[in-house]
Amino acid sequence: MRLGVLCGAGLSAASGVPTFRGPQGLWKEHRPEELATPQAFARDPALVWEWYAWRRRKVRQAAPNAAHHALSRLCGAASEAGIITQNVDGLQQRAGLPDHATLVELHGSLWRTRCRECGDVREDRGPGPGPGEALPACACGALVGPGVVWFGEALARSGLDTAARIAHHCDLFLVVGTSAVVQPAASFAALAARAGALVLDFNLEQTPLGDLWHRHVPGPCEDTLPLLAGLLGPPAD
Ligand code: BJW
Ligand code: ZN
Repeated sequence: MRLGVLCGAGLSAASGVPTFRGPQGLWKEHRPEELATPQAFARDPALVWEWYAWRRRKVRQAAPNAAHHALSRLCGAASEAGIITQNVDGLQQRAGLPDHATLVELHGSLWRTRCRECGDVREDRGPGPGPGEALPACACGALVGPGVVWFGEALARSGLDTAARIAHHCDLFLVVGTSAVVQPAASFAALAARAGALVLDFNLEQTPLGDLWHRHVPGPCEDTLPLLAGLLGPPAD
């Protein structure tokens, strides 16, 4: 069985990492999706960095949950496996993945920085700038931002190509904990369906994925994915 997965913030919810949308997604008085823009960074880079520093702290305190571990087991049971994640937290990697599995961080990583002027990308596992501290700057002179993809920014070509290959070459495609409203990420589910995969959508709620071609698996993915892993995967250790 060739496995493809598209995941979103709901995958990490049980680890204590907040999702983006919905009432619980509020950070201070700001809506996260409004901070995740180049315009917000241009207007108030200190505020945007404060939010990302807060998120780094949250993720550092978090651990992978049963859903991440179930995905790792499912990858282990598959002949080919690819995970397309919209998450920037790195928790799936911390859960461990078999060597034959591919992981694409479609929206980048909290643990990198990126200069939006010259494109320079660096690994950065630090806490992020604290209150009143100077913001990180690039050798080119511009301010450096978090290594993530904001609205209106292009996704990395290599990640898009790998994601398309995963969606196009799988028998089973799991959509996990994503509102499926952000493009082009959500389109990989439709691509997998068009290519003939069975698409299962693990979410607390119905999503806008076309219900003609997918099946909704209701409930918390940290409960439902381990059930699927129990059916298809190798025994838990
Ligand atoms: C559980 C659960 C539990 C909770 N168990 N479930 C086509 C049509 C319309 C618009 C566009 C289009 N193509 C492009 C656009 C524009 C835009 C877009 O999509 N807009 C729409 C929102 C309208 N897209 C872009 O701008 C993208 N760029 C682009 O297209 O560039 C083009 C270009 C080309 C060439 C040059 C220049 C430009 C970029 C999109 C980047 C998105 N970035 C963010 C921030 C990333 C960094 C960060 O983390 O800070 O990505 S926004 C935010 O949304 C983040 C997420 O990855 C993404 C998706 O959110 P996600 O993961 O789905 O989370 P939630 O909170 O929405 O949902 C959680 C779900 O979990 C819910 O459904 C819950 O029910 C569920 N859940 N607990 C199971 N325990
Ligand atoms: Zn630069």
